Amino acid sequence: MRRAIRQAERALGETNPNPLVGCVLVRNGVVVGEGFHARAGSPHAEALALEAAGRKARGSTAYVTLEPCAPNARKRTPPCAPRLIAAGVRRVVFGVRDLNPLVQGAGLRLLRSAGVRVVEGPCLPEARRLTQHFNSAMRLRRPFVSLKTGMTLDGRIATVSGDSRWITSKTQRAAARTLRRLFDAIVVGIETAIKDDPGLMPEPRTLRPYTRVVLDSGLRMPVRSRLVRSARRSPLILICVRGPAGRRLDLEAQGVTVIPVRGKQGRVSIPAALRALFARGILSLMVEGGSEVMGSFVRDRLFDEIVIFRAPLILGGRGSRAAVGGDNPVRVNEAVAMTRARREDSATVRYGLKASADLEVEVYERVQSRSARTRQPG
Ligand code: AOF
Ligand code: ZN
Repeated sequence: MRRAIRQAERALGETNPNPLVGCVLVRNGVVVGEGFHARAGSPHAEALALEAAGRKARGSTAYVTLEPCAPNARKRTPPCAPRLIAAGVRRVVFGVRDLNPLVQGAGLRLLRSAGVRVVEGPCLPEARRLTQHFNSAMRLRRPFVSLKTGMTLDGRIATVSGDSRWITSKTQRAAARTLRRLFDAIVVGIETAIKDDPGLMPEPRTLRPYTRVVLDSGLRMPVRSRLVRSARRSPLILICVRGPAGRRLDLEAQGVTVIPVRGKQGRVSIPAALRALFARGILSLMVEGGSEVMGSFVRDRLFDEIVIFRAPLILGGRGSRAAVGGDNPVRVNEAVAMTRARREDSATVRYGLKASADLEVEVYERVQSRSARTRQPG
């Protein structure tokens, strides 16, 4: 299974919105075939492993990081469970269940009914990470949301005058661009888009087209910005509440997608924005600011983790330029409960980054309410 996980990780950042999947076929203690899902729409891990094994697949055990898929109407590729059966695979050991409502247990039932032994496998936490964003989106029916921020040890993202270049180090900023690869899309607010004129592309670039999203309630996005000018090469979605019709036409003429949604106190409603993105098949987001946008996601409890790059600096001084904005809670027990995801320093492994002395990546996950946890299907 560890070998299957390593296979899956070879496509890190490229399979979105599909999960990372790896498969290893073993017969008589010998690996006879292996493969990984390389990108959405391309063959599944099992199909490639079976192809590599040829006739040697007969009587083998398949180690797959994800439950093999079953036939359904919306598939782009042939289903894996019938293929494993046809190839004569005797046993399937899988890592995590597929919470895609179109799959959910159907592949396992098919395998069992054909007399294949099915075992829910080892290394579960590692395998789960490969599928975390995908399965979370399937379960909650909205994209997995990661908030990303960089701040000083005392939680500042800028000086009182608004100067923020650079709180985080060069290494940290490069790492943040690499993290973008793991998400279907990146999100910023219009203030950040205007002030920084960012490109919001992952580094290294992904082979798949990379989607950028701006929450732009009044449709103020400048037509001459870097984001708009690159919209034909890399999709740009503007989510607005209202905006001049002429401006919308100008933006659309540049290849920009404009999606009007419901507003909330003059801003884009976060639930409405997530619904619109989910409907377009976007299953994971990294939100990069600014602080008011962060505050909106936190206020609505519509996020799953926060990734904090802590700069080894203490800025100090009075003021309220804290990283997460929004309303001020009156009491401490109004705070959102968080838990450190892993005690050991495994974040670099998780995200496939090289360890470095000034690279400290800490991941805190939201403590899901009991009702959300028991809602898990399957
Ligand atoms: C597997 N093996 O390698 C992957 C699976 O559109 P399709 O045909 O590519 O199907 C996509 C769905 O298949 C995806 O949403 C997820 O449920 C599952 N992914 N399953 O057995 C794989 N990538
Ligand atoms: Zn499949």
